[in-house]
Amino acid sequence: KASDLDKIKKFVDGKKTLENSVYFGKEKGKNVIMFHLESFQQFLIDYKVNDVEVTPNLNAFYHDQNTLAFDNFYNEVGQGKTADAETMLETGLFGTASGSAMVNYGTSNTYQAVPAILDQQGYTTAAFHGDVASFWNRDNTYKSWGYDYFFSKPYFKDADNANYNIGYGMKDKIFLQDSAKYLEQLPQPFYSKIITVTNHYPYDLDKQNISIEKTTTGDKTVDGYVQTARYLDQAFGEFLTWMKKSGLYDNSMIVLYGDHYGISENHPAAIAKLMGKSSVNSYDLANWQKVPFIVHAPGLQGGINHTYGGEIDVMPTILHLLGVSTSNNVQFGQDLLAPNRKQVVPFRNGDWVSAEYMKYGGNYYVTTTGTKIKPKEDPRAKQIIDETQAYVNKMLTYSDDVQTGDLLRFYTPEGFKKVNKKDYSYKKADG
Ligand code: GP9
Ligand code: MN
Repeated sequence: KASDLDKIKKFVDGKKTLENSVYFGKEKGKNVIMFHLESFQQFLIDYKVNDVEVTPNLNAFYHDQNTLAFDNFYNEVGQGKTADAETMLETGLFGTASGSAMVNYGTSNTYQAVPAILDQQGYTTAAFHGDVASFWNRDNTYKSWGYDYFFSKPYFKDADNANYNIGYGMKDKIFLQDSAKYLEQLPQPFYSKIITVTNHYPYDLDKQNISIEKTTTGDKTVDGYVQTARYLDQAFGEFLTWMKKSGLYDNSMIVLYGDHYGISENHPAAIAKLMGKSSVNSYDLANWQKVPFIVHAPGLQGGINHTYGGEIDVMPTILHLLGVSTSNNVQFGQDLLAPNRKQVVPFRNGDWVSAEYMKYGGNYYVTTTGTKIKPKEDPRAKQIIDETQAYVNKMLTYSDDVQTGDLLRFYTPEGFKKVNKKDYSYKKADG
């Protein structure tokens, strides 16, 4: 019921942050390209196999002087995987405790999501994905989020060509070439999301696209990962070249993010080998959850930022760079650039990382050193840990309440026009 939202609104209002005067509004009016790096982990950045960089294009982009990157940024997905990442990034709500919020609530719930917010600021909004529109219920969810366009499989003439297709949809290089043709026709400024798929388990690739040796952990489900990551890197490199040629590079903010792990924790021996360790503990596995979050725009003050954050924090970060306030939104993130942010990263199962401590797999550690601690024997640590856990539990529970109770139907932020799903159709016109 409507009053359920009161305490949630109060909680959300209580964690509002200050604006970062260097960055707030810095990219106002720019095009935005959200580039979804499927299953891409942070460790791949600058990683080498036999002295060869796996992702040279992404590495160069990461270290560009106009790139702002975050190296303590974690994926926070649950069972919804890709869908949870999309949900957090664009609604500021977590994926639900079980299942996928996009599948279970995407059709019927009221949202105040980034596409709708930017649409009302004069943006054209479009999502691109080289597979069927119904996967993760995107076709319905994107309407609730206010996407003007959703370019999925029927929009790509090559989508059914066996040479062009792998696993979860079109191969990234072909998908990106075809997407570019639509992208350059969008009225500007646009907000777009491009969802790649080739770097998805089981990391298979046709011979002609393989350009780097496999790793040699001996774990068959792991060793192809660097090959599809390399392919994704090349696809991104080609896309970047096109961006520069088309002129879009100069008036766009490019945002890259990894959605979740590519190598699951069920492969500890292989992970240890990749990390050059004899074994891994919970601390290593928590670090293994880091994914890239990279923002580039011409003239942007770049650098590697070490704040602790995660996918839930992207929505306010992006909107604030564009000069759009989130102070009236019911969203659970905190601007990664805000000077007074809390630096607590909740995982979907209730574990967490903060700048000081982390709880992972039933163990507690000092975040920067990996020293294991026993809260029972350390009253100061225990107090902080208990407070952090309470905060994390509240975030997850309140977010679930919003999703499962469709609570945003009772609240419309000032100046926001409610999304009417009937205004949207993603069907391809005949001819
Ligand atoms: C499906 C693709 C993969 O369209 O986005 O989803 P995932 O299996 O990673 O959740
Ligand atoms: Mn995914």
